[in-house]
Amino acid sequence: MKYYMPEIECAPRAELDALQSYRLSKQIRRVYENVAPYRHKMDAVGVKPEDIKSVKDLSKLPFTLKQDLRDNYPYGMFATPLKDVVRIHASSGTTGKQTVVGYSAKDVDIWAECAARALVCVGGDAHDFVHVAYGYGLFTGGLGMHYGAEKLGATAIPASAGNSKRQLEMFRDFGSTIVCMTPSYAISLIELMQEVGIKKEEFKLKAGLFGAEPWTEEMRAQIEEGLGLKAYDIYGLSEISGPSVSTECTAQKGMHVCEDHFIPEIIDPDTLEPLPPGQQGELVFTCITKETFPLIRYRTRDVATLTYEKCECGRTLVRMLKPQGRTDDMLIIRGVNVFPSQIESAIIGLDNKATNYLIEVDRINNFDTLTVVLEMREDMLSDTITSVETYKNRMKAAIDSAIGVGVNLKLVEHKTLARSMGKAVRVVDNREIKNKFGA
Ligand code: DLL
Repeated sequence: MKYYMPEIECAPRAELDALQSYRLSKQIRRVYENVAPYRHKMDAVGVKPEDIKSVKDLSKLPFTLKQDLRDNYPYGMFATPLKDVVRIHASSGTTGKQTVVGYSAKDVDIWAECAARALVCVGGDAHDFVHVAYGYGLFTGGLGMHYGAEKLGATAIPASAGNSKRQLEMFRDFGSTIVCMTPSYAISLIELMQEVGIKKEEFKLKAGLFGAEPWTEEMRAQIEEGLGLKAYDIYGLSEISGPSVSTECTAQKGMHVCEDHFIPEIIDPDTLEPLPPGQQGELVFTCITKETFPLIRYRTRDVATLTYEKCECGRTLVRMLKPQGRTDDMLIIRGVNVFPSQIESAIIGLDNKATNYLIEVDRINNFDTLTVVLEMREDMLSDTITSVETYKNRMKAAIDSAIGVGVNLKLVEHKTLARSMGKAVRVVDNREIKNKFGA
């Protein structure tokens, strides 16, 4: 199988180190010569390309931040002439200016190879029908997985997101075997299946690659049951390339990073010092083969853990465990640090069932308020008022104790909250709007 590469994916650590060291030193020379912002940053700390000989020297290099990308918007950090750029993608830009990323023909090819490897990792081959329901466009999800499917020689179904009933009909009629979409969209399709009377037995789905947003083991169980497939996690970010920077294998115990192209590190976000394997911290990536947009020590803001233990599947590529939120999604409520992921865990932890929710933050008379709007599940419709009230009290107590702040809990009817077709929006912070425009 062309896109299972044991000589890389199962290589001894010393061989991977040697490959990464060679590619890293070459890459640093290139960016120093071709990208002024990198040259200035390295000069500022007195590091020259010849100081970077191996992966052990990585920590000598300065970090790259999202702000650097904004400061050099749109093309100031490209390392190739614009005539060699064959593709542009961009981040959604919900906060601040959007960031633009570029790819040379070789970059697109390597990205497609990583996406093909991701499909193989979950049992895919040329016989598969790969239904891509990530959005196509500036978002990397759709085109990223599409090129991967074609590279593998599988059949790509470019469904894109939206038109949900049609998605289900396509699963059934086109014989999709592997599906790629956000986990929250998968949950909303499962709800729709009951409504339109389409059953999972009508599908040939065997695996799904779900990513682009955090999701839990409880959601995995719900998706596997609802769609009748094995659900795998896939991670990526536009700045580094897109989906398939890392992907879970059939062992479902963390995502293997394509280390022949990206070197991951975990750092302490406060001291900025690298942390040893197994410790949780901020994930940082260095691109060692990218031509056009080779980010060096890019701080992703994602909180994750790396494990170098050999995997049951035989791959030696380092695994990253499910990202546990982002360092920049922390909410400060009356001085207390609150992570949305703590609230989600408390909600799901109460009875191990995924539920739709929205966190609303506001400031009323200089007092921060946090309201969790929680949708009642369909199976609760027949519950008595007393049992709903008991559930509400238990849920509020669970959330309060998880975050150490008292919340307002608002139960709303099933299907009141908007369903997502891409990344789910879970937090609305009205304080930001008030700060910007005045209350
Ligand atoms: O979300 C690329 C992608 C598309 C990945 C499809 C997987 C599947 P961005 O829009 O730039 O790129 O967003 C990147 O999304 O820094 C994480 O915070 C989050 N993220 C991506 N995958 C996962 C995942 C794409 N599997 C940002 N688990 C990243 C948790 C994820 N968070």
